[in-house]
This record gives sequence, structure tokens and C-alpha cells, in this order.
Amino acid sequence: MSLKLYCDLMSQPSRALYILLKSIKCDFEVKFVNLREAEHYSEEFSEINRFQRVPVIDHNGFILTESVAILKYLSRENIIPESLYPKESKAQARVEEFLEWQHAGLRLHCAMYFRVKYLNPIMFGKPVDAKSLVGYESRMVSALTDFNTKWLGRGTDFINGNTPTVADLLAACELEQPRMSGYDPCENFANIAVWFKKVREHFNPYYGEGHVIVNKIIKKNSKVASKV
Ligand SMILES: N[C@@H](CCC(=O)N[C@@H](CS)C(=O)NCC(=O)O)C(=O)O
Repeated sequence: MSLKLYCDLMSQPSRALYILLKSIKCDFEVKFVNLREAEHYSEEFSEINRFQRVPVIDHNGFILTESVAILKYLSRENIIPESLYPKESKAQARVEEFLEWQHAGLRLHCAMYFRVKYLNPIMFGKPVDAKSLVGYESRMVSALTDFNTKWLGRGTDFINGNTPTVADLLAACELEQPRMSGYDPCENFANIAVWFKKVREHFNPYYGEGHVIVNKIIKKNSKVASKV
């Protein structure tokens, strides 16, 4: 069996797949695609993914993009254990209910806040437009409020019950992103804070390994902020 994961650890769904495959002790090859160096626009990578995005897998020559499709495929191929991606119809539907929701319900808003507040000023050398940031922040807070009360806060340790699934890992990796731009969801949302700790603990040491670069940026930016 040959499984390659094309990823960049600055990318949320890339981290989720990287941590997942490491934590289930899957024998896979990591192919880093450095987004900051624009490696995803190279001819070589464009042939692998015509959309020029990560993550991508190559499983015995079968190339697949889109993190949710990849998770579903790896579950069907029995690479992800049932404990993390249920096979039973209704339990599986509950996990997939979250996987469908999170793209527009959570990821979009956390990623946009990160992009507008942190990435765009670095990429385009322009300061953040404070007015538009207010809108991005309020949409992110609204998404986090939904996540905090409608997915968490239902009397279970994780999104769907008392054991984690791929839904928890995908969500946690998304929620790390705004932390790099100085917004820590744990400071404002009690259910998220309790849940986040459990997800990190469950997937460690791989969770920490997948977030080494992210944590360095968070540390660096918090030092800068404390000096301001
Ligand atoms: N819906 C895709 C999203 C893929 C995606 O947007 N990847 C980002 C990193 S998180 C990327 O490759 N961005 C490169 C770019 O926008 O130029 C998935 O879930 O896999």
C-alpha cells in the first residue's frame, strides 16, 4: 500500500489529516507543499491538483482532493478506524452532519478572520482595514457561538458522544487558525475551552507535532502584542 499526503502544516485540513494519519500509525509518506513559497502553483503540483490547493492524497495512484472527501474515502478503505469514523449508519451520519456543516459554518469564518487580520497584511504589505475586520470578527464570533452551544454543550465530551471522531480533529485544527491572529476561542467560549483540551490530549503527541509552526507563530505574535 502506498499513501502520500500532500500538505502544508499552515493549512488546517492538512494538519487534521497529518495528525490523523500519524495518530492511527498509518504508514504514509508526507509530501510538503510550501504555500508561502507558492509551491502549489508549480507545474508539478498543478498536475497533481488542478485546483492548486492542499491537502491531496495519492493512494496507490488514486489522487483525491478535498479534505472531507478524503476522510470519507479513507474510512471506506478501512484506513481510518471505526472509533474515529463510525461505520454504523446513524453514527456515521452524525459525524458527516458536522463535516458538511463545518465548511461554511465554521471554517469559512475562522479562516477569513485569520486571512484578513494576519495573512493579508504580510502578503500585501498593507495594514488591516479596521472597519472590515469588525465584520469578519463578528461573523467568526457568531460561528463560534453556534459551535460552542449547538455542537458542544450538549452534555457529551466531544461533538458526537464521549469519544472523539474525525469531526473533533477537523474542528480543532480550524479553531487554531484565529489564534495565530491573536483571537483565542478558549478565552471567550467555556465549552470550547474544555473540549479543546480533550481533543489536544487525545491526539497528542501528534497534535502538538502538527502544530509546531502554528504554535511558534502564536508565541511570536503574543510577544509582539504584549509590547504594543
Ligand atoms: N475545501 C478544501 C479547501 C482546500 C484549501 O482551501 N486549502 C488551502 C489551505 S487550507 C490552500 O491550499 N490554499 C492555497 C491558496 O489559496 O492559494 C479542503 O477541505 O480540502
